[in-house]
Amino acid sequence: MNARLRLTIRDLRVRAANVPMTLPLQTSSGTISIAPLALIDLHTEEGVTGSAYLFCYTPLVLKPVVQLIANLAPVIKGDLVAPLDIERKLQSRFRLLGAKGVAGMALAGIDMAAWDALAKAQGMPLVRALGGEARRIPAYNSCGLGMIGAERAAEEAQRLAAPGFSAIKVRLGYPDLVTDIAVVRAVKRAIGDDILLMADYNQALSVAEAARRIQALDGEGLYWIEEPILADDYAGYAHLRSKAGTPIQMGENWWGPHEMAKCLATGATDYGMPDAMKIGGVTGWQQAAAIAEVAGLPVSSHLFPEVSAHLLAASPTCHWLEYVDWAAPILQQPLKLEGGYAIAPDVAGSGIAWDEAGVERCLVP
Ligand code: SMN
Ligand code: MG
Repeated sequence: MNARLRLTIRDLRVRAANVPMTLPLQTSSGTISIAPLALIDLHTEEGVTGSAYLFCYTPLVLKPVVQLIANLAPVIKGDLVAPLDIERKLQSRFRLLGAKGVAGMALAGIDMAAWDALAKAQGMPLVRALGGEARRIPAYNSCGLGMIGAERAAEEAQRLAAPGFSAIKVRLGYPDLVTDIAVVRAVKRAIGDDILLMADYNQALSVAEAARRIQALDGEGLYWIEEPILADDYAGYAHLRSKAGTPIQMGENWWGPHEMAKCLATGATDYGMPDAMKIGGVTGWQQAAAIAEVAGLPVSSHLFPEVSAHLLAASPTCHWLEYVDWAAPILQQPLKLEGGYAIAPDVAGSGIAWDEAGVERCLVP
């Protein structure tokens, strides 16, 4: 083996940034108007630096995530950049606590930064370091279209589709079914028949209410209905799916490939959408992609479009990339889309490089 490809961890640096979003997102579980991002840099003795960011959902969690990653720096300093070994070591550190939530996020961030460093050291885009090749991934525009009522949603839908997307996603979960249907109809009218529409409930409904609403929405031409009920109620999902005429989508809340496998064993869903962070970084995603392949499950990504463009291209059952522009203000080269398709950039690594002026504007001291 070429000794140059052996990297040793010198340091792990992490910064907190609150990045304003162009379009706030009103979901059934609250509004997000700022992207709280933990920016991770894994420095190596060989001079290669791997970078990754984590989306922390709420500014309340940003500092704890950053602090935990900083606490882990001395634990992995001097170790080889071998993501599988780092994963095993850190998983065992968190065995008693459990490697979900904030701990799982920290591990995934370190994993993604480590993979970025490995790919950079090989002079390859991440997708190629994973054994794949960059290709066009169909992307849906998920930048907005929160719960803003039929009239505003119709107007925003047109704006989101305009750059050439062939699909967009609307958030549902209004107090009554009538409004859900009115919003779907208004958006469909606004975008026409050629653009697909997904709908996301963000876990808002009870099983009984979900059964009622999914049945009522079955004739409305939705491409998928996402997370109608609590994310871990697999029996509930299996029940709904057996009666639904519209494909069910879920998976953004799978904390690791084990949860995914257990979920699929119940027949809970038609489609899966692991989140690069919650599923366990690049290492977790690869395991998830293998599980999906075995199960014949189409996989889409959740958030993290930059790294997901690589991961999906290396996933046998690649489906849709969820496009959000939330990290764009702090990146030198935000992910580019062409005619509604995402393509992993032809640079070494994942393509994540900080725009330091942008970072400076958003840094949380
Ligand atoms: C979502 C993602 C991120 C924050 C809030 C809501 C949503 C999605 O579930 O799938 O885009
Ligand atoms: Mg969702």
